[in-house]
Amino acid sequence: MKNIVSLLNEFKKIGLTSFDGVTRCVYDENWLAAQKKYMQIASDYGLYTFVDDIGNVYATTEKNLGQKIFILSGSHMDTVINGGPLDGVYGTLASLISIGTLMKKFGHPKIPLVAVSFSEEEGSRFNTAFTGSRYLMNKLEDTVYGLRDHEGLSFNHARQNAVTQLKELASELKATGLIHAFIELHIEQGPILEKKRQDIGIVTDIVGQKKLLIKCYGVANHAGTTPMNMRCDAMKKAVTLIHQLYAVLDEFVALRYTIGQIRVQPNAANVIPSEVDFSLDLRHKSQKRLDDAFTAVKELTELNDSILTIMTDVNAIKLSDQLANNSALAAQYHNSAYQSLISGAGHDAQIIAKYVPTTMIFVPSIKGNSHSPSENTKSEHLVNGQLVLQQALYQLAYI
Ligand code: HGY
Ligand code: MN
Ligand code: MN
Repeated sequence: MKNIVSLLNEFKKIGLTSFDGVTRCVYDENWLAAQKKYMQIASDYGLYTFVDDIGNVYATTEKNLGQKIFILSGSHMDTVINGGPLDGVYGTLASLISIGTLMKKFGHPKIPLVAVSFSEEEGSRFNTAFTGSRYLMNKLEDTVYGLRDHEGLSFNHARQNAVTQLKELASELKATGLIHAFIELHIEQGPILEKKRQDIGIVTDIVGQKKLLIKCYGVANHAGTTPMNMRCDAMKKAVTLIHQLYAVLDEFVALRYTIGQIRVQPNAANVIPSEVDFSLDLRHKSQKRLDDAFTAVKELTELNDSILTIMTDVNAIKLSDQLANNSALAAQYHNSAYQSLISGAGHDAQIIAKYVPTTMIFVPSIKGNSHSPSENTKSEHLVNGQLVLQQALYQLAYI
């Protein structure tokens, strides 16, 4: 069987962009090809594959999970636009390899093991995130199915088309049992582990995250004939508001905020904008500080007669100490230098951790880069991370 590094090189080609990045948006043809390849690798390991209605793909040691409790490990298969080759897919493939290898070496575990390739975490295509893990936790609101991508295609239409094709290859997930524990292996996507020369990071907390959409309205009109004092310019409103947001949010210590997306209607050089909407991504390890920052944003948007919509809202969360200790034992077993840390990135683990004992294991990111083609991790760290995950799962499921 191929090791994690060669598999990652193969998956990088699925959605490779002309800028040497990777774009796999949920339900698009690259995403479908990647999920199908995942299923093929699962059956090569002799695992049983299942699909659920949102497009999460599972590979298990049991033909029929039924009501059994099980240990889940995995991550997401989608990427950001022109993202890196590791975010999500590293943990997705590493859990598959780990569970497939444990099954081959030791047979059926005492507690069934399930690898999962979550359908979507990034929110790159439809304006909402974590849909795969939220669906699994039965916390996906119905309004998601009506969301449309920038070509106007609905989430539900894209989902039905893609999931039907996956279901032809695998049966319906029958797992109504309880998830005993969830482990997600992921690249750190930050500079800490590399700087501290650690091989492994054991995540204690994940920051809270609010992804907002703010819309400013104006009146489209001619750029040449409309006098400046007769304009209702949506861009001027947006720039004024953005300037105020930067000034106010800079006052919140340890808050990370990003305006990463801006859209103009009708987006023509000689037309006064009628609408400008922009994203605002707020993150903080303290839920209270995150909520305070959100209150400040709300006040400013009201003062600037703009419309604020919450697209994603996930709380800061503490992960399981017990599972963290299990990961530490696995890191020691593999003579890995390790430390605890907080995750500044959002993960499926923070959705699941609200309901299930959950832990995350990180490997270092070179120069801390992520969400871009320069995202990279040393091969020895990728291999070691997969072995530590495999040991952590062995300790939970076989001993
Ligand atoms: O945005 C995040 O932190 C994650 O990569 N979705
Ligand atoms: Mn990401
Ligand atoms: Mn990720």
